[in-house]
Amino acid sequence: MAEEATTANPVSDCLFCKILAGEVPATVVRETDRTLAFRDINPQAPTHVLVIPKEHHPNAAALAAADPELTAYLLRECGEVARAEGVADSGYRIVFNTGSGAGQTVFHVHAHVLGGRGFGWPPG
Ligand code: DGP
Repeated sequence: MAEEATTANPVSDCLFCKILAGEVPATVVRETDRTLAFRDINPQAPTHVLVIPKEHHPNAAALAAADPELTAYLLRECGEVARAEGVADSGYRIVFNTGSGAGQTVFHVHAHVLGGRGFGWPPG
């Protein structure tokens, strides 16, 4: 884990802040000064990458309210990950589970970038 991954406002009990700090290992696929992308530990598709901002925000709505520019940057990074993973042309899904009722389990905003298989609608 690169040292520069360290989040600017870490939350002590946040798993993804610990990944950013190098305290929990992760398979990093892409890193910028503002975001980190790493493979999901429990992949739901051949490509399943989580893209997170280095700043801690609890969910997508909170991030969008606090920093719209970083929100757009995060989405752009999802596209870069999809291209790097070779799933951009076949189609991919970006998912932000927001709130425990929607299945969010880690409360540091993260985009799931899923690809490499077909997807149904409505989602499960
Ligand atoms: P969500 O349910 O939307 O909050 O997604 C959280 C995701 O985080 C879930 O798909 C599994 C993944 N995850 C949980 N713990 C770890 C971990 O320690 N490392 C990695 N790489 N992913 C994790």
